[in-house]
Amino acid sequence: MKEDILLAMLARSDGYISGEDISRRLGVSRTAVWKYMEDLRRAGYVIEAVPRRGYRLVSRPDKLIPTEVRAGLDTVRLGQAVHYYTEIGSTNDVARELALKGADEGTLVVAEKQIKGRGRRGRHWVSPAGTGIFASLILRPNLLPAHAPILTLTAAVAGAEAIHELTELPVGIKWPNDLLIRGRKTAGILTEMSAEIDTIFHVIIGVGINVNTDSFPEELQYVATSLAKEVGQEVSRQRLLQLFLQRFEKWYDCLPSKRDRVLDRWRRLSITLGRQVTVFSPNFTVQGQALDIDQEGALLIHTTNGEQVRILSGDVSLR
Ligand code: BT5
Repeated sequence: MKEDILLAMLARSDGYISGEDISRRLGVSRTAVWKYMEDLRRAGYVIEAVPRRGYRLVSRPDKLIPTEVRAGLDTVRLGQAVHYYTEIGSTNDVARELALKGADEGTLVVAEKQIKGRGRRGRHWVSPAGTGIFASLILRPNLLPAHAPILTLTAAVAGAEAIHELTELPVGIKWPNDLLIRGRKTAGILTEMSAEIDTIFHVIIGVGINVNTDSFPEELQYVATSLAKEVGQEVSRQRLLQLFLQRFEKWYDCLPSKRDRVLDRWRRLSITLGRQVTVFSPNFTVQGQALDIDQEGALLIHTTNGEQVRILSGDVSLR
């Protein structure tokens, strides 16, 4: 908390702010101020200290530490509590544990690196240190479990909008959870739920975005990309995460009564609808034209043999 205030003061003053001034305004000793400064430096802030003039903030790290995520974050719930890890197995696992212990809705878990980053059905999500956004949100939505897939679509809309706003890149959504730029995957969403037949206890929305990733393992080289690769320069992970949280909260607040707005926005950002696709579902494969999504977020396919099929989960290959 003290660090938050201190940073706000440093960020606001054009020049130097004296140690004495800080200690008076924070109501702490000069030694305590010095200690907070050291903590900030350890976290990657560059703070200049000049005798008789005071302290000056020279640069901030692009780390997803709670202070940085919250500074200027315009949300009511999402991301107001942040749990930060430099290295973790999977942020979704930590978020789940926190949810079971009663953490507030909107609690965010972020990591600089994941050792066991997960995709759907146990697939691996490549999560190298300091390059991407690896984050999970705890939600306690007022939805029936059968309607939970719309949360994945909502997160995809928020992710696409945030990326577009920051980079102006042409980002599209491939049903249900992929964000693609020029045909390559740049982000994915993993939605996990704890529910009974008619009640959701919590939902964890995990989002992975390749932001400044400069190289991928061989098998992903031609199918994955990062924002930095596409835009030709580094992109602020902190700003992107904030935009994502703001957009997500806005669309999430439309649920359940104004769900049509979310679905319409998804349709406009989709690169799946209208296309010839092959869908690989856990139990079957379908080929045909992607017609639409329904109220629950399922994909409707007009198959090559003339049937209409409704698909709740699967992987789409665009042809
Ligand atoms: C996803 O799964 O796209 C969901 C990814 C969710 C990751 C986030 S990170 C924070 C949170 N914590 C977690 O542990 N997970 C979430 P799926 O649609 O199943 O896609 C997985 C496939 O994408 C893999 O099998 C690879 O082919 C490919 N892939 C893996 N890492 C990638 C990366 N960094 N960029 C692009 N593609 C990747």
